[in-house]
Amino acid sequence: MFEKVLIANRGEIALRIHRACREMGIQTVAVHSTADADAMHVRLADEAVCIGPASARESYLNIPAILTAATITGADAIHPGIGFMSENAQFAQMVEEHGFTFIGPTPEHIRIMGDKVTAKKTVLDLGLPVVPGSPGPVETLEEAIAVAEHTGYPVLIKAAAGGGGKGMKVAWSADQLREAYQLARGESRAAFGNDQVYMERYLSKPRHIEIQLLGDMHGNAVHFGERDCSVQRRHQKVVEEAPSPALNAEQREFIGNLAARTTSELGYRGVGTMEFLFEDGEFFFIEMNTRLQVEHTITEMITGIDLVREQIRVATGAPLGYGQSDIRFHGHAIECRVNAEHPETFLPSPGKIDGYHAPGGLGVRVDSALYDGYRVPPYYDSLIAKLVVHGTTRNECMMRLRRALEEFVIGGIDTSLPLHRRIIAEPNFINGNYDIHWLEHLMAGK
Ligand code: MV4
Repeated sequence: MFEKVLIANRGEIALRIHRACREMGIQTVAVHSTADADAMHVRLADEAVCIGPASARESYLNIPAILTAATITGADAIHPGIGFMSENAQFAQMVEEHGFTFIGPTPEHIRIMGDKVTAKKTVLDLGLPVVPGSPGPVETLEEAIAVAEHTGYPVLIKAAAGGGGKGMKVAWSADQLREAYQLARGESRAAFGNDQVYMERYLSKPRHIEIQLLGDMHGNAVHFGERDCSVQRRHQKVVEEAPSPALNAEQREFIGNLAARTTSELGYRGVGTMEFLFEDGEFFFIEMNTRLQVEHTITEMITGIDLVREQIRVATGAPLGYGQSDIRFHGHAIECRVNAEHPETFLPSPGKIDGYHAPGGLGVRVDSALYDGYRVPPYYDSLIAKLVVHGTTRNECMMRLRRALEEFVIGGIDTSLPLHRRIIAEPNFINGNYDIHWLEHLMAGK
């Protein structure tokens, strides 16, 4: 087992990883920017190293500074957390080349899944259902029109280097496709320095269902069920729940087992998530995330398994030690992502926390690095707390969530707490009847 882990991240996820380490008897090293000198992750870690100024590019994304911090503190391993360096294959490779363990998949797996065209081809060859479309990159407009004629309109043009919706364009006709194709390539080049695009049939009202996976270095892999992440706005998830209210037992078992088998065939190690679109009873793979995800918490609540602990354990080379049938599912969990932002305009709202009270009680978990008097810096992601609630049934979970949202006080700044109170009072959230466009339609008053 590792003796000391460097946590190359900040905020609630740095704290989450610190907690898992402490419970495993592992010492922690926090790294931080000058803007985060007073952050909770710095206070709780055994050691802390300042790695640069406020700008993430010069601190949390500064590879030499992170590797130097690991060297001077004598860390065995580096946990990249979420965002920042977590899906950077070059970083993973450099960590290993410097003699540390990267707590995550191999650089090769990160690379494969980072290129969405390669990812799709790889899983298709292993038997996963994908959205019909181009078999590879679409190099010319003529090819784009030919693909669209074959799959049928509407089509969606996506960036190979993408994910998160950047460079994505819908076309409903050949005329629209001419314009959308050039726009998508231009946006992709601007956003990723890579203008390779591919095409898919556009699904108009899917749900976003993702499967939590874990593999070890010995070819074993299991799934921890699905999460429904359809409640989103501008590609930012807002509320997630597990299990999905849209799946029946047969669909759930089908996609979970298929994703776990594929993970094992990939020889994938570490935690990972396969994302699917689900429409009219069918699943279509779209992407695989090769990191821990923000919403891993709801999976932990329904399985009782500490996913960060498992992630660290498999990174040491330990075998899973259990099989699929050992994983049991209990009840229902919902996560609300609380951001430092205005609940209607969504403008960021950094500043000093004046009055903080987190809810508690049975089945209520708050993952947050906030404290009263803390100053939320303006430089980073606006996620400040995750309210995660568990109940025996979906209804109990929702009633408990409503109660917890009533108790939660975050003073001094604007937060998305009022938005969450509104969402969970909506009839179509309560009856589980929502797709990926539902929240945007609700906000637009449609
Ligand atoms: C799609 C789609 C409809 N049809 N692919 C958005 C980001 C990227 N991860 C994939 N995305 C989508 N791919 C086809 N063929 C609709 C989306 C999409 C979406 C997907 C998941 C969660 C939220 C979304 C919001 C808008 C569009």
